[in-house]
Amino acid sequence: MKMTFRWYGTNDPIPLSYIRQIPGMYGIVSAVYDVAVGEIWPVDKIQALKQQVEAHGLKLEVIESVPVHEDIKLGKPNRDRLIANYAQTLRNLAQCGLQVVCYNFMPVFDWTRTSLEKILPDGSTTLAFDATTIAEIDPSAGIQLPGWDSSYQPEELKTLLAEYQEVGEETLWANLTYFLQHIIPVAEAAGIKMAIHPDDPPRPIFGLPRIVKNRDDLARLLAIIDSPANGLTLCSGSLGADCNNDIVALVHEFAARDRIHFAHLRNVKVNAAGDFYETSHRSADGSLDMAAILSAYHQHGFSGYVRPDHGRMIWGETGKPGYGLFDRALGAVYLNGLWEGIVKQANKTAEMNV
Ligand code: DNO
Repeated sequence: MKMTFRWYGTNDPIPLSYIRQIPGMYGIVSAVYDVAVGEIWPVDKIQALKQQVEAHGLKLEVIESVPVHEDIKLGKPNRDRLIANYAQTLRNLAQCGLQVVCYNFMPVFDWTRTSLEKILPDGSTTLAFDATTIAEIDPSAGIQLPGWDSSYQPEELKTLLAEYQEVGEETLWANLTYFLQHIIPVAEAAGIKMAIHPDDPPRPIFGLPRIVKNRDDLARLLAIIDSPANGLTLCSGSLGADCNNDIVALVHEFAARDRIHFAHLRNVKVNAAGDFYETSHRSADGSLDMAAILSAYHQHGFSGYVRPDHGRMIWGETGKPGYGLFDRALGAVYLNGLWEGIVKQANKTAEMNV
């Protein structure tokens, strides 16, 4: 597996020179942030980002994300222009040597939490989701959520939510299908692997449809076009926020089919009511067995990209919620350590069996 780290470009308070010092770090996952959603990412901007990353001895092979314009998700008439732009962005990325593009198809909100600073017993802070708090929000009265406060103007959000009133799950599937039918052939020809990120959390919120939530949704998505270019970002923490999702089983199923192009490794502590908070990556701290998850990847000869996902804020660090340096660095080292153990154990077993 190739260990990577998400970096938000020059506005990220964490310098690339620090990321490089994390043991076992292969590359950076990033994006071009100064092009409006729906417009084409020019080659020179992609090249500049790549050179910046490579100047620090790191690779840039994965993009997270090329965002999908809401009008594509809504199936509006101007989607053809937006999809053509998306396709050109993919060609430009391929020209610069990019391999994997992560994206999502969540209406309006990407990851959603009710607190960005839940205090854990050890004094660290983390992102948390309280199902009752979310259920009590009346979207028509406006939604104020930490992390999203400044993303939309209240009127803009109202209009967008109203537009989605007409879009149920099946319409959203149809719009995703339309998008993939146009994009996957382009990705395939260019040598790019598309990797959809599941819904976070994996359930409908505020009456908005969410369609990438569980095993059946992932299988349905892959069946739309059976191509290696149509793949997954398997996010353990997003899917793991529903305790009915068996992450180890998902890895076995989809890694065996070689459709996991990017693995987000995050641990969460969940309860049956659907509340959860993000923990350190260590298995004992959360509900997910990270060793079992990595073993499953290893059994299928996984050599793709992974990244430690969100981290807590520790050691007094402040910054972008979920995206501090310290806890994610600990996560990367922990995951690399697990992987080394798994690889060595497997090699030893193989030798004994010769
Ligand atoms: C959360 C991330 C997501 C992810 C997008 C991919 O921190 O995992 O925001 O980047 O959903 O499109």
